Amino acid sequence: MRQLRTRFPFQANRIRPLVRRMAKGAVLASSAALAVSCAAADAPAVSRTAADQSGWPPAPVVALTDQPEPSLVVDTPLADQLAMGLVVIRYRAENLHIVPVYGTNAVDVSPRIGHIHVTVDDAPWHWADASGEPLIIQGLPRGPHKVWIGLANPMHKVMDSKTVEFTIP
Ligand SMILES: [Cu+2]
Repeated sequence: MRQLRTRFPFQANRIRPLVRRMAKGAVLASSAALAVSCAAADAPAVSRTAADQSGWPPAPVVALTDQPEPSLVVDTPLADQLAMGLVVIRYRAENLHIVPVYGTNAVDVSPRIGHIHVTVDDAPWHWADASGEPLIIQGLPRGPHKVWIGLANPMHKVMDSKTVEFTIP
């Protein structure tokens, strides 16, 4: 699949405020954890068995040293809307948080972040989206279509992709 390099000249301006917010969040989280641990001193002991069982995701407050590969799950267009000519496609990323943060420094953050690229009907171009919201495409002509969605890292390297095909009646 073709990939067009998309330039985001605002990268540095987008990352700095995020880092500041993350630092504030870390301070607040530390304070909250301290408050909880102080309160827990008077509370009965809590069993750790649940947290130790396999199947629990890693705690998001700890940097992940070994992240599973990211993957993309794409649903078929919502039937009722498709019948009216409106294409609504739900998707979700696994092992990746969709956020509008870009650039080389964002590639190695933990948990992993990224966004999607979208191409309709093999167009030679795509658009990028970092909202995480369902795709809404209106105005496609009747007939068969396909939408390709690529899950990209903050440097726009596609790590997984899916194609959904459908027909507008
Ligand atoms: Cu991209």
